[in-house]
Amino acid sequence: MIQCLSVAPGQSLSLSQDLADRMRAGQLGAVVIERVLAPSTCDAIRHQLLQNLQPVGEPLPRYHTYGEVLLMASSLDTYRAEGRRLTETLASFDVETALLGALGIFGGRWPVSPFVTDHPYALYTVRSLGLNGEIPVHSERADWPLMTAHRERLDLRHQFSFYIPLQLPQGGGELILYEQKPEATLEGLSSVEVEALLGPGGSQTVHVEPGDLLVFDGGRYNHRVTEVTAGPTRWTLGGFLAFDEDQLVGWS
Ligand SMILES: O=C(O)CCC(=O)C(=O)O
Repeated sequence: MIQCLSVAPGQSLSLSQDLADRMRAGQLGAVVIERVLAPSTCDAIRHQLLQNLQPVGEPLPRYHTYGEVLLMASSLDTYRAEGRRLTETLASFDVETALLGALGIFGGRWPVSPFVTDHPYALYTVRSLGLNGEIPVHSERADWPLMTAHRERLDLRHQFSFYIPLQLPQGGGELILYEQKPEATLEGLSSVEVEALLGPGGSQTVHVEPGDLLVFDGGRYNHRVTEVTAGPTRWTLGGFLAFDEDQLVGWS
């Protein structure tokens, strides 16, 4: 059974509820920090991007990213430049402060900041998934070429994913976590094959409202986003987290 927990605004958390530690220990699969962004802010962010920034590309059919996702980026230079462009376009919303505050609730005794080497990594990207788009099954890994600094510095045995939905479709576009342990060979399978293989081992569909922050154990659980079967387009804003020596650090 994958354990999920929600934290309402103002809810006090004792040290015994250290969410990041509990997720690392495998006791928690997903955490929702409620109402991090107001629905009107979620809408305003989407409009700002649609009017002022071209998405970087379409790494999957019907899937666009604003800012580059590190594992799909062609170089650290383009990753940095696109991340800066995104942050500048959304400067008036101060997304990073809101995100770090909410991720700090998840982190508990672990402070959270963007991953920095000789340069800071972008904390988030924004992704849109249109009608008939889906995100095939995967789990977060650290063997991507542009993750050298991550492999040197971070404890990548645990890699968490986080995102805030900005807009959700009426049909599909749901995140499913599977209990069965990650196997790289699963990647590339169809959703029907994935369900047949992983469904019997147990799964959890995670419900998050626009503006809530979801953090889940993306390195531990195979996960996928189901096909969007009815509009509007699914929009999310998010990235990844891992433990550094004395803090949690994020990148996208
Ligand atoms: O919903 C998204 O945009 C991405 C979900 C996902 O697969 C992840 O964050 O690892």
